[in-house]
Amino acid sequence: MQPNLKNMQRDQLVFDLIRQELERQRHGLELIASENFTSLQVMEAMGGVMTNKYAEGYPGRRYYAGCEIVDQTEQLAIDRLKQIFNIEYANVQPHSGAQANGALMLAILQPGDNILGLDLSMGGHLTHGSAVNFSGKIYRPHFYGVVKETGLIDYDMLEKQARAVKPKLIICGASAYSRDIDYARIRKVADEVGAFVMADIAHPAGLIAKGLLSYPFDHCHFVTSTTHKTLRGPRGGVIMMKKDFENPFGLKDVKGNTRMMSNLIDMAVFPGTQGGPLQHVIAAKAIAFGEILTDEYTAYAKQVQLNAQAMAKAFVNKDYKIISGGTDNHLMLIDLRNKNISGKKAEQALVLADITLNKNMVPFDDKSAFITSGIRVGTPAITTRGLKEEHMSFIVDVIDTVLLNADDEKALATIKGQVKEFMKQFPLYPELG
Ligand code: DSN
Repeated sequence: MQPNLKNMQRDQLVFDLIRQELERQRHGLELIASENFTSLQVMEAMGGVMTNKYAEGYPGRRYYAGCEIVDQTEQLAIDRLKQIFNIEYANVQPHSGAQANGALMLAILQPGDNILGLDLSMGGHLTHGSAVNFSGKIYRPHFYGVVKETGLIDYDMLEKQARAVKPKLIICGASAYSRDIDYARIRKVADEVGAFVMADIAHPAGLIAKGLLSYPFDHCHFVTSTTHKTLRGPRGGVIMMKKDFENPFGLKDVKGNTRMMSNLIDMAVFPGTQGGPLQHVIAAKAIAFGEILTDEYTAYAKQVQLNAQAMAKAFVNKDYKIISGGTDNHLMLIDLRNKNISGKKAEQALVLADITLNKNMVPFDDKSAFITSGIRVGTPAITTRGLKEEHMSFIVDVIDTVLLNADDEKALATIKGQVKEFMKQFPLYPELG
């Protein structure tokens, strides 16, 4: 160890907390639809020496010396991501999905431009135009929703809104929507009104990667994603395009050349919205993308979907109301109004039994975002733990028992013990001792 580092005391306070978090993850039933468990090698890369390197710029054109090696990990991440989705362009530097969406909007929009996205309260995302987010403050947001009776995206409303407000950008993709998306239909109206289409596939990206859901790249000009949900990589974001194309604003570079969209997006990520890329995270992205290219991951993605379908069926059998009646992907949104419990209360009671999921507004909710009428349940993390269809009825049974006994601390403690016992069958990171 270097002289100036060797006497640094190990920070036991923090490492004890990290250990506690490991134990929490091990004992619990993780049903938050946006969470997953990365491989040890992904975590090893994130805790490695690449965290020390500044590398503003892109492979082969950096503003710092000594980037020859991180150039190679970043290029690997780009190449593997392009292979996963069969695309021509990828930027792997966004620190998160929100950063990816922010950079993309910066690249193609001007402040005050109209944008059209799925309403947050109908399953959308903060960065798709919410009033409390940059996207709703810098741009002028408009929304489409879902059909009340079916819970499916209201494409008629989307088309009507698009024709009325002529947005520069139509955003599709969601954070609490359990069905596939008709990208072709959205592109058709976008072409009619002169809008770009961006798909935010942060949630179902892993299923799209394996052809289990519709392929957005043929219809959407831009596709953004996080890397830590179904993709099971490190926390982070990416921006992708099936094909590069000439920008519509006619911007020229210093040599008078017309800018391609790839240039505009790269510049919007750095220097537009970010400084130094997180090269340790990019190395971890490269590893995760390598894992996604394996048959093992293909089997995993299929199992995520099978588990979600089995879980939805088990919920329906117990008279739970799933928005849209079921799921095509890795999650489901459950309306608890017929169960006489709010999303907030359900979330709190479930946590006491070591079951983590999140409260969520349901379409046309009469409760606020802090209380909510629903919960969102997802299968990516439990599938990584090794759970299969036959285990889903246990999960639904324990959730149902918790909700029926939400005020009974003793009952919740008993269920917590049952969950812990059950999860012992599915060891998490045994290598960590
Ligand atoms: N927070 C993520 C989710 O839970 O869906 C979206 O950013």
